[in-house]
Amino acid sequence: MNRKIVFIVIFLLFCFGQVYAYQYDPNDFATQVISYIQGTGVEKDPVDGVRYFNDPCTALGRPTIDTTGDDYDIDPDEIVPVVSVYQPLRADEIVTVGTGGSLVLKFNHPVANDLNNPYGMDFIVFSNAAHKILCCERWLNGNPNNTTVRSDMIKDIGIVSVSQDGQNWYSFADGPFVDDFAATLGRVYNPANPDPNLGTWNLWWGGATDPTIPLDPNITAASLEGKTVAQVAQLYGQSAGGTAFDISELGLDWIMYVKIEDNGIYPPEVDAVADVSGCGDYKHPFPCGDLNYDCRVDMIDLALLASNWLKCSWNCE
Ligand SMILES: [Ca+2]
Ligand SMILES: [Ca+2]
Ligand SMILES: [Ca+2]
Ligand SMILES: [Ca+2]
Repeated sequence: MNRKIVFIVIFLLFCFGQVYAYQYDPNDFATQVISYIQGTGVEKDPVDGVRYFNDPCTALGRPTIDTTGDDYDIDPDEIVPVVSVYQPLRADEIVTVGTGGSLVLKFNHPVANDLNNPYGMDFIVFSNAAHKILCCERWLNGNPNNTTVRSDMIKDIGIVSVSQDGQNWYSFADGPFVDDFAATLGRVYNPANPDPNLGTWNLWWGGATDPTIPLDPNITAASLEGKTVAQVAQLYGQSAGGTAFDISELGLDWIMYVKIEDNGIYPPEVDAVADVSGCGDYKHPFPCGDLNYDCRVDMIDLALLASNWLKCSWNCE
């Protein structure tokens, strides 16, 4: 092999050997609480029995990666990655609106109906809806290949509205609903490269998932029936799950405010709200010369330019 080919092979191996990892940026999430109206029936943290789930600032920033033991099945001092059957449970992780309450959050930039957002989804709300576990099994923060997920979920109903100015609201009255499918996944299932910071017990959980990637809509609660916690996590891939919303359904190009209200029956919890990442969004604008809008200028763009060379559609003389 000549030196050029060797270089190309090494370059390709380097590229494909890279493990994708999301770099946390607080600007990807709601940055401001505009209002919080605490409804009734707000409960206390089940572990410390002191703090109420009424701190709206817990809905800012990224969703929870790891929570703690629940002091029932798992020691409260244990670090417990958030998985489909075990969701954020502490008062410094999630807030509830309570019965009759509401929460209004704001982004520091317009969240757009971007052309290339995966599955057309534009923002994601994370909560604490969890899958039930097959009868007689329990989640003990052990081997995720040994616990089986049911399609049934422990969930609530949060109604989402969005706004550009904080005054005029547009509602997803018929869903999707917050605190429903999909459960949050804090970490990527990666037994080849488990995160040693969790302790020597961790043989399965790698780096944090990417909360700006929506879950493939072909994955439904029903489709997860009978799968193990590990299989569910593998289906998620890099996605952190959550409930994803497409603002084009409401005829909007962008929004900056998200309101979450309860439906009077099942008040929801909120962990975080994320702006979906995609090629062409405000952080990844199309470069000049990118004719096919894939965020790179390459031979395809050159071929497009060449095939349309000297074409003219107006005032061509
Ligand atoms: Ca969209
Ligand atoms: Ca809930
Ligand atoms: Ca949170
Ligand atoms: Ca291109």
